[in-house]
Amino acid sequence: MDRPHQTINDTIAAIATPMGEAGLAVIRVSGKQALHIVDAVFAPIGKSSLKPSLASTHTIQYGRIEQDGKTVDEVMVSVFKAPRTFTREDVVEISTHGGTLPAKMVLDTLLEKGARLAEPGEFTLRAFLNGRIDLTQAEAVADVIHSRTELALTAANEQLAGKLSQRIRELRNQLMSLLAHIEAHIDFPDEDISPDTRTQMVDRLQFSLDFMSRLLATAREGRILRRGIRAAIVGRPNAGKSSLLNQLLGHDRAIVSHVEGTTRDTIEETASIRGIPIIFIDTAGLRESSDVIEQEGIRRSRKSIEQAELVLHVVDGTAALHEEDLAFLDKQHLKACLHILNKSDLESHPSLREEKKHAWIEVSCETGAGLEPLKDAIRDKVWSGEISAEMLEVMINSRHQDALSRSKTALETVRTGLENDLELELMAMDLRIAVGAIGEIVGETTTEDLLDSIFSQFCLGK
Ligand SMILES: Nc1nc2c(ncn2[C@@H]2O[C@H](COP(=O)(O)OP(=O)(O)OP(=O)(O)O)[C@@H](O)[C@H]2O)c(=O)[nH]1
Ligand SMILES: [Mg+2]
Repeated sequence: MDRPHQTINDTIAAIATPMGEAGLAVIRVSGKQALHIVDAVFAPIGKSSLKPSLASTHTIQYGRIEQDGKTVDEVMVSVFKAPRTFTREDVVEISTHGGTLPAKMVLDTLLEKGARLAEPGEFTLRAFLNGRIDLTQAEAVADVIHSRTELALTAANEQLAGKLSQRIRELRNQLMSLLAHIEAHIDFPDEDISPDTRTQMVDRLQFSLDFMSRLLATAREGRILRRGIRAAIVGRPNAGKSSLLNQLLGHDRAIVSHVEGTTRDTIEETASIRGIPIIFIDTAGLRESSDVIEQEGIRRSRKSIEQAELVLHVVDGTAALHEEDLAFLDKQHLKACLHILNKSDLESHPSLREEKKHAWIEVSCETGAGLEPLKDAIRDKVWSGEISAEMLEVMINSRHQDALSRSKTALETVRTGLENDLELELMAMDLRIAVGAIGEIVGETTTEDLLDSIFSQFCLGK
């Protein structure tokens, strides 16, 4: 993508709300000419309304957007003058009537007057380039927009507030001061580093390494909160898989019936289970079938099991147990599989009382009994322990993880160097690599490609 990073002199505009009919649509304009461009198309209504350039900052003006003397739409215009704005540039937000046409026409009049259509994420990119937020905060803006559970939103808000940045900067400072220390010794080669100083340096390094390990330990949870976990619901026909899906979602999504083989295609739907976004996949019941459509459904069920990170194996508690099902699942070497005994409201089948090898979770999708313990069990399978408030503040993403890992590897080399009395120049070099990698996280050092890959994932108008 051709990103005009250097041409930050131009003024950008985009529709910031989704396309389609709605109460309102918002068009956002940012840049040096934002006020003048809107001045040119906006006719204030009433005595107290003003053209944006004459209005005070952080005020709302009422009027019309006009094109060739004709009204395009009646609008409210919010005026934000630099530097206290999202991009640190002059920003104008025009609220039009919802609907595709008014917003599109207002945007067109702005483009005619010299604004350029913004790239996805370009407003946030400007906020970053103009130093209002760092890279982790820019990423958090996208996380806020994409978050699917309250817990994910909390984590995203903490990152947006700069909690992760703060720790990364602390870490960077620790390493920089160590680097300064080592460089001072390089400048005075006649002075040996005393063993005491060396031990002290190793201790400081170890402190930073431990800090990094703690941050790295949040990577898995960070990924889960951002992407969710795929959980396949599998079992025999009529076991109650679709009933379970509906119970977990809290609404009737899948068809439930006493007919065996009701579900043929896989159904995917996301729910928040104890704050974790879980993508449940209801599947066709596993059995021998001569029906071609059902066979295809069963093939898809098997595929879902392979692709899932969690398997919910549902068994009808009133029917005889099929040992081969358990054997099949055991053979898959699934890290996370929960065995669910459904229909606890009815008399259970004698064959089940003997099965003690697996830990069964009893539920009734009819009455809802056992659903809360099941949700706890799902959470326990996904999280490795409780999620602390502190962890939520620093849930790193895969980019942070990659940079931290590289930095850590370089630091470990420095530690070995210090312990074995190696050349100071070599250590300084590795330390600089470590500092550089940490700097990438907050965007102290960036490349065009890196910025592209981050900001192209944003929505238009953000
Ligand atoms: N009594 C009782 N009946 C249940 C319970 N759960 C499901 N059922 C009934 O069992 C039958 C099958 O339920 P489904 O949810 O369609 O089962 P399924 O596993 O999705 O079946 P297929 O899609 O055919 O593989 C329906 O008649 C449900 O009403 C339960 O906990 N108690
Ligand atoms: Mg079903």
